[in-house]
Amino acid sequence: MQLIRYRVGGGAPQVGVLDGDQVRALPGVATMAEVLARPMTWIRGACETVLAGEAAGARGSSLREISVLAPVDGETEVWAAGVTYERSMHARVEESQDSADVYDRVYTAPRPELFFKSAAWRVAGPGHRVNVRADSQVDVPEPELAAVLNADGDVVGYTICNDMSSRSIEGENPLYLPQAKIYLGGCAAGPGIRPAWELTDPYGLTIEMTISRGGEAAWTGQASTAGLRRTVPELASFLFLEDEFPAGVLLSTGTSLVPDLPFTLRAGDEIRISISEIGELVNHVVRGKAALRA
Ligand code: DO4
Ligand code: MG
Repeated sequence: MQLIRYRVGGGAPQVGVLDGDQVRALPGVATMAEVLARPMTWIRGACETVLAGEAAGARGSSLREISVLAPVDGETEVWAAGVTYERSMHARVEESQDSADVYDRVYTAPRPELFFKSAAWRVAGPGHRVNVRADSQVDVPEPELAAVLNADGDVVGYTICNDMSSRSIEGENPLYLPQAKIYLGGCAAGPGIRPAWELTDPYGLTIEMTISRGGEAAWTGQASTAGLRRTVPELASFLFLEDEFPAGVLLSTGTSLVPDLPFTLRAGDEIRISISEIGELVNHVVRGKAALRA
């Protein structure tokens, strides 16, 4: 099952439990931020109540009748970890020349790299457009396993995050990281949240990404979360050390797939990311924020 945000027709966004092809609204909450404000026992209990209702024949909506939205809303933030896989460290050393050693050092340091990635309102959901900055020359999607944490810092579940990144802007100077990473259309997440009580081993998942151009695969790659150098509780403990997240937080764990240079995304590309036991996130690329709104 998955916890999802969705809309039926032109109705207001709702939060529900998707089981097979059927989604049923979670009682007592209107937003995912409200869910993530609650303790784990409440969240699990509410999901189980919905599933028990399903077993008793309560009617739901089928996937065909709904649009699935990004699984975050309200005050929930998206944060991301960096250089948590060897591949990310090598790719960044290659692109950054003068400041290459910062990536080497953070890969092995006790303190992880954690950065603010997005406010919930800026996160693109399944099927929505993502953006490459018009002032950037080299851009890639970063397909990442993301842990969804509640206000207590407990792992509620897992989803997919695409940490869109400008390699040319970050490569010019690592202090440009926020501009390389935080901009309109620069983050996508979804489709839903696979609960941690069902997905108990996040370190054996297969991540696959295909970038299609004109109907053909322009880049394809596969990796395993077994290569993650840090654990999810380790990343979460640093994030919560001196901060709090009353509406929960989506913590993306870093990328293990980086296309070799000179590959860059182009407008019109389709990005298809799948993670085993979680699902698939598909987004389409535009260039420049004006094209996002068109
Ligand atoms: O160090 C810069 C960001 C790294 C990152 O986003 C990643 O490794 O996924
Ligand atoms: Mg990343």
